[in-house]
Amino acid sequence: MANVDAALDAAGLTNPHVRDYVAYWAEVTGAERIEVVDASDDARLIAESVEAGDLLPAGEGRYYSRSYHKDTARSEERTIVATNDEAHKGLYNNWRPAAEMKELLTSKMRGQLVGKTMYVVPYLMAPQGSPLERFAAGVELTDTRTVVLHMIRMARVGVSYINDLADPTSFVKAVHVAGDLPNLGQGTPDDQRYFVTVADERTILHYGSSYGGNALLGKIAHGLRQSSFDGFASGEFLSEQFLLLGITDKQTGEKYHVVGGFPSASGKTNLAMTLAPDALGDRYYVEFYGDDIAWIWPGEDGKLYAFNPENGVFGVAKDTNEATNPTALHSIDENSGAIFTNVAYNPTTQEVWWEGKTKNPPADVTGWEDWKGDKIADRSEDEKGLPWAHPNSRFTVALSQVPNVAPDYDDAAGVPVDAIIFGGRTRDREPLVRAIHDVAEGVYDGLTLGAEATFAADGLDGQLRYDPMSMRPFMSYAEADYAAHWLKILGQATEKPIFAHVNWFQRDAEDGHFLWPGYRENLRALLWLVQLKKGEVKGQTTPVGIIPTREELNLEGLDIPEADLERILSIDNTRWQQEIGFREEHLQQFSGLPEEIWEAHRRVAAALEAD
Ligand code: GTP
Ligand code: SPV
Ligand code: MN
Repeated sequence: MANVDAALDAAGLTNPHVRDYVAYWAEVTGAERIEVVDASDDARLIAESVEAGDLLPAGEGRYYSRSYHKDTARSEERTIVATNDEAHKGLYNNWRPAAEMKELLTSKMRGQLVGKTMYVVPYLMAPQGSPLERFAAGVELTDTRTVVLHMIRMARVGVSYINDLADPTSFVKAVHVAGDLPNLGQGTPDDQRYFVTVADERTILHYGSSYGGNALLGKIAHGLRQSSFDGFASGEFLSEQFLLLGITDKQTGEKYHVVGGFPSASGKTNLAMTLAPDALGDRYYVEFYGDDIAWIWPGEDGKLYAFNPENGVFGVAKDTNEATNPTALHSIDENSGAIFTNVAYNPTTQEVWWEGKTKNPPADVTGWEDWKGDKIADRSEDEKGLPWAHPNSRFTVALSQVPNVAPDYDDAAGVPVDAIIFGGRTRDREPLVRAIHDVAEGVYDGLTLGAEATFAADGLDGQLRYDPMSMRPFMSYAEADYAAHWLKILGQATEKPIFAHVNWFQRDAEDGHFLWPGYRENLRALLWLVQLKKGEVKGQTTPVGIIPTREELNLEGLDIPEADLERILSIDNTRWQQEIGFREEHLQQFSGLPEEIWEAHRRVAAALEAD
């Protein structure tokens, strides 16, 4: 058994409540050694990981790792929100009683670290000194060194973040045990994995994974699930799966900040890193603040403010290339400290590759291994079509490495929010952009956000998998209360942001091509929105919001067929009326939904009928 006190003393960890917490879990897990982590330990931990083979070099100052092949994404079915009050049970949060889950997880974790090291990772999910700092501190205990390395990139890590808390008890207890990954029955009826947030006790207990949001507990478990609960319980803020970006108009010197909710793998990282399209010259500059999470609160001046609680990017690799996202590619240059997970790897040349990095995979397959470590050269005829990289393969890199990161990204004051946008993958119906001035209609639009069902079994044709505000997998309390909390926070702002719904993913019904070029060109839709907010353009009013006229949208340098433009800048009334029926069923599942939301729904439905 580890000598906990000696390890904590040596690291200067003085917060007595944190010390008790570490001692308790050292006892439960039977950890042999305790190691308190600081961000400055990165180089040493990297060297140890390379030595042990958990990380492989991917060129100078970059690394490659593979996760267990049945452990490659978040598992929504195994994710649970537990509290002591059944009123928190919602449609999506897999609510369970707190006592039951704590007992179960404690039994799963018991004795799991015998002979192993327990890393103690104190972290902060906020710029230091922010008005929401008391919700941001946490201490992750983990048995996995690569998880520590990811946490160092994704969060601010060090004992200073938890030693001097104004309330020394105000830290999240986040316990992670990977477990015996090959023997956890992933995806079978005997699945052993549990990813539990005991929200009203600010305790996170994750067992059975070492990947992404399942294991980096500062990120999603604390940064979204726990914090959205805290925001609701305190009545003070929203925590959302949102990107945050700034647009500077160099000609006028004005700067606008946009937050946006898009479901997982629907383009947040890409939009936040977008550079202005070449065709628009260098008039506009997009600054990156965050690509996955924003905390939003009403400031004393009546504006809404936001910051990104994270310190890094855990971005989807697929289709990242010089044309789609040069910013992302440059943020993972040599010596960026980037860690690639589950992409393809060539141990001889130390190169990495993923689908869409280049049009075709490397022609000479010698040395190349797929994400599982199998040699590409050994593939049978049947296997030749399989992807080299896992579709959810990712790169992890600190925000400071992102070339267009905003100079004030770490500013405790946050930035004022001018616009709130929602967007999903929708192959028809949703135009390029539709703006909404009314707050209740904007919140209603977020609640009815969805993305296409990906498998036939997921839904009826044309019916979305609804994902309110892109928070479906991260919802921590009942949806009706969530809607009311949104209205309350937005109600406190005297300077309201404009809302908008965007869609980069409309497709041709025949050949399936994307009607809009997407990626860097998406900025054009945002520029129109900013102009609308400033009153410089009027747009055309439709029953579902204001959409740009052809003349207002800057299409310079684009070559979009007339028929495609017509589709993305118009409203298909019949299709929308069908959608209203689906929405009605969707919203009816949330008992006690605020009347303002129903009124917004009825207004939109009536406008469509009258149109
Ligand atoms: P999470 O990290 O899972 O929350 O995802 P995300 O919302 O940040 O998604 P991301 O930006 O990583 O994009 C996911 C996938 O969508 C990538 O493969 C992108 O290449 C693709 N994508 C992003 N933006 C666009 C776009 O404008 N058009 C098209 N066609 N594809 C896009
Ligand atoms: C997502 O799935 O939306 C992510 C990746 O951002 S993870 O951190 O694994 O949840
Ligand atoms: Mn995400």
